[in-house]
Amino acid sequence: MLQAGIVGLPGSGKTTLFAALTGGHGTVGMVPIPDERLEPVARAVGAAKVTPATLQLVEVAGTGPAMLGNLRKMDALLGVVDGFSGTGDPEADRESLELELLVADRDHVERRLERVRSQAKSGDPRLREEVAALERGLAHLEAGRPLSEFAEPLPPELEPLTTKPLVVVVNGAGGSDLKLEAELRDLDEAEAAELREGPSALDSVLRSLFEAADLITFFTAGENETRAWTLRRGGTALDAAASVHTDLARGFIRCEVIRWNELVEAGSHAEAARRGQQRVEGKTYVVEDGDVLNVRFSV
Ligand SMILES: Nc1nc2c(ncn2[C@@H]2O[C@H](COP(=O)(O)OP(=O)(O)O)[C@@H](O)[C@H]2O)c(=O)[nH]1
Ligand SMILES: [Mg+2]
Repeated sequence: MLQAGIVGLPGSGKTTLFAALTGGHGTVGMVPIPDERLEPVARAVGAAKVTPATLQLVEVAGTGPAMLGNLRKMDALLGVVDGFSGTGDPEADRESLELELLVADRDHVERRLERVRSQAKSGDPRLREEVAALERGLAHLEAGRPLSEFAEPLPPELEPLTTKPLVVVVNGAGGSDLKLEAELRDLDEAEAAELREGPSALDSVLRSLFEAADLITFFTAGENETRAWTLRRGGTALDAAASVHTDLARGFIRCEVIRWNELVEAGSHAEAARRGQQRVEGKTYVVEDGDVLNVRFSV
């Protein structure tokens, strides 16, 4: 499941964005990801239940290294800048936000460096290498550059914020009107579309996030449940199976693949198979956006 953290300066509209997307007021919430292919796929197989892919959203109530440190496990960051008050400067705020992320990483690398340096006194060559890499990473950050531009490998558990995809939403009438979207949430779709005079700004926010995080969607199309899932681009059939259920990955035998539109046109799995549109693939098959997968497995 995709996890994204909301970041922004105080008063930029983080809580408003969280409410618009989740309908809730907590700090962690779920957001269904709209996909216009899901309904037709579900209809083709006569699914009793249709389940969209979901995004888990986390809001942190401020900036500063300690707050932002809660977002190290996120796949992507959703930045909000004030474009509604008339007193903010969206471009300058965006830069401030990027600087906050950089400072949080500097703090984090510094702390790790201190710890590994003292461990490296034992003489372990791997730890001494890590010390050297962290020192170079720290110098890079201190020069004001994000770790996305740092060419060397860093320990994976470091999870720097400045390597995460960042989508910035300009909150206001000229960009995405989050306050309006939060208010329209409880209306039905037709009424909301009339009031906002167009499609929801949130859809394009979610789409940008999806693209920035380099994700694709695949489907499982059963009669009981048809469902959309997210997968990192380049992921294999085995990765896809694992995201559905660990049993599917553990007992993976093979995977039947149909393109979503061919399934819709054929009207059923059986007819698509009869037309020769169903392929059989193995664990290493690289899943494509819009694939409908049926994993055969044994437990
Ligand atoms: N006019 C207007 N006010 C907004 C908009 N977004 C947020 N606000 C208001 O700005 C204030 C701060 O918003 P909030 O979401 O709490 O910001 P946070 O501190 O980043 O969580 C609240 O009073 C919101 O009602 C907007 O798009 N337009
Ligand atoms: Mg808030």
